[in-house]
Amino acid sequence: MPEYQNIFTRVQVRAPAHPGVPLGRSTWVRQGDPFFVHLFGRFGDAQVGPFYLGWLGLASLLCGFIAIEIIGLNMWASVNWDPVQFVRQLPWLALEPPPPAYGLRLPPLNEGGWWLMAGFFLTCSILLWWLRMYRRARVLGMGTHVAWAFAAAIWLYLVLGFFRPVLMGSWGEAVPFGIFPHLDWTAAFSLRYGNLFYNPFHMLSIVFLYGSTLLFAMHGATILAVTRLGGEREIEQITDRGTASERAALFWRWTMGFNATMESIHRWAWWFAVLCPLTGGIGILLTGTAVDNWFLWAVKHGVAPPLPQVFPPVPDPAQLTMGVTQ
Ligand code: 07D
Ligand code: 07D
Repeated sequence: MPEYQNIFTRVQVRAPAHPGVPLGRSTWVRQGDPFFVHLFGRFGDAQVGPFYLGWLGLASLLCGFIAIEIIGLNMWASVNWDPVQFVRQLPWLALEPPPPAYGLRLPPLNEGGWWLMAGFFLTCSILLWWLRMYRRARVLGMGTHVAWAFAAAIWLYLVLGFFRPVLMGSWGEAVPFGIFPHLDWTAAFSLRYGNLFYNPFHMLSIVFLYGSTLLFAMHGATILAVTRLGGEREIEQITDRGTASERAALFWRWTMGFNATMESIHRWAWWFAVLCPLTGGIGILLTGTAVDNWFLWAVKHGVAPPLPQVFPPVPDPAQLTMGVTQ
């Protein structure tokens, strides 16, 4: 029994490989002979495969490959095709969007045209992958919650690279491809619009980001704490008394007076995760379109105090009498 007091999965049940439930209407077969990896079993299920690729998966991977290829080759070209420098400088290399002068027009390839093309293929790849997730869930008779959670992240991605640049009238507003360059963009964006900390939607997004980690820790830890009682077998556990589930709930009712239920905790988790990029996307969409400077916005609405006057107004010497009476 102590085997179940765990962080990593200690016990691995090994049964003959199972292909999964029969597929209804579907054009592809599941591919690859399943095999087992003990190490994978420590983190999840030891069985690998079979894998369902499908047309959407294939098209998505193809578009993703084209996007990565365009980004990678442009980065490589920027170090004169030197393979060593490419690897050494990779975190700093970038494929930048067009300069602002081009607005939303099609720029020449080496002035942002490649960026536009890579963005197009990356977006196709992401949207196709979304469709694949949605379709696979439906075929399995599941709800489509995973696809809608992914859609929330795609919303922020599209706001950053498509909706906001279109509203601002320039592709130059969008994020560059590159590891550190996209961080520079993020910092510059905050500075340009008067400190993103004062954007209430950035605040909300942070609430849900931090909230997600807290909830995840609480939920993960609680379930691990009752696995020795079979707590991860949720359905059998929810309905009975004296189960691991009930103890987990009681633990929270005793320590903080309130407990989520086995069902509701997953709704909490879903909403916190989804609301992080959802509120974030609203915040970014408003920036530069409705609000130009979040600090001044915050001063105007009584959120931030105005800065103290470092340089008080200089009195006009001609107006001063200097104690001389006429
Ligand atoms: C752990 C799931 C696995 C995903 C991974 C990321 C790529 C990119 C492409 C080299 C949690 C795979 C990465 C496919 C390779 C090229 C051209 C998810 C997990 C492991 N960021 N960001 C990172 C993206 C934005 C910000 C890391 C993507 C905004 C800050 C990684 C997008 C802003 C920091 C990355 C995106 C922003 C990062 C780790 C898209 C505001 C970090 C990500 C498509 C939200 C951190 C060096 C991670 C870092 C980091 C990818 C958008 C800010 C490279 C794909 C524009 C402040 N970002 N990011 O683990 O270490 O996510 O950067 O929108 O500190 Mg970013
Ligand atoms: C990026 C959604 C898109 C990703 C998709 C995935 C692939 C590859 C491959 C698996 C992450 C596509 C995947 C292509 C898959 C493999 C292998 C989600 C993304 C579709 N901030 N900030 C946020 C904090 C500051 C700034 C959010 C903290 C400064 C900007 C978050 C701090 C300045 C933006 C957050 C802090 C600044 C943000 C992101 C602290 C910089 C955004 C939420 C403590 C100096 C973004 C409204 C998220 C946003 C954002 C946290 C500080 C700038 C909550 C904790 C003041 C420009 N910041 N930030 O889910 O929404 O991202 O803002 O200082 O755009 Mg911030």
